[in-house]
Amino acid sequence: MKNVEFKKFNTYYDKYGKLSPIEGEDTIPFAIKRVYYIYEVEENVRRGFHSHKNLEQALICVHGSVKILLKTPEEEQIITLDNPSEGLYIGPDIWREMYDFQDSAVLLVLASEHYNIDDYIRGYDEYEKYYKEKFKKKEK
Ligand code: T46
Repeated sequence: MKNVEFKKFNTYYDKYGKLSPIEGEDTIPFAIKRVYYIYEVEENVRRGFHSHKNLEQALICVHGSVKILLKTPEEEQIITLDNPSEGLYIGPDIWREMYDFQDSAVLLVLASEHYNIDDYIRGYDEYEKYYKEKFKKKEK
């Protein structure tokens, strides 16, 4: 799916455990300006329901598991994150929903920009309109 990439990070392991490093502009394609994490989410809760105009993010489930629904007016994909050595890159213009948080899931998010409420598109109808306008303009 465009603007989405599932990544396996290099992981170092020995008898003392495992370590997965992530470097901005290397392991992931952007410099990291913000980090947040989502946790203690009840199993029946769904979060997200938005897209971003410019923000790039990498999602890593560092404990437990979570499902991510990714959607555009043209494509749809569901990815399960359940391994701290894997991550999901999500670029701009992708609708996302996070759900089915299992086993005390902790979802770590690395973001390319500081928090900016104006970068969000909330409501699927509004997103669809924005997306169609944006990509119609580009085709001209
Ligand atoms: C995304 C998905 C994966 C802040 O004050 N600073 C922040 O950096 C963030 C991310 C949130 N907030 C506040 C805004 C809300 O009052 O935290 C509250 C919950 O945020 P929100 O409802 O946007 O959370 P999610 O889980 O729906 O979405 C979040 C990110 O906002 C979003 O960018 O892609 O995680």
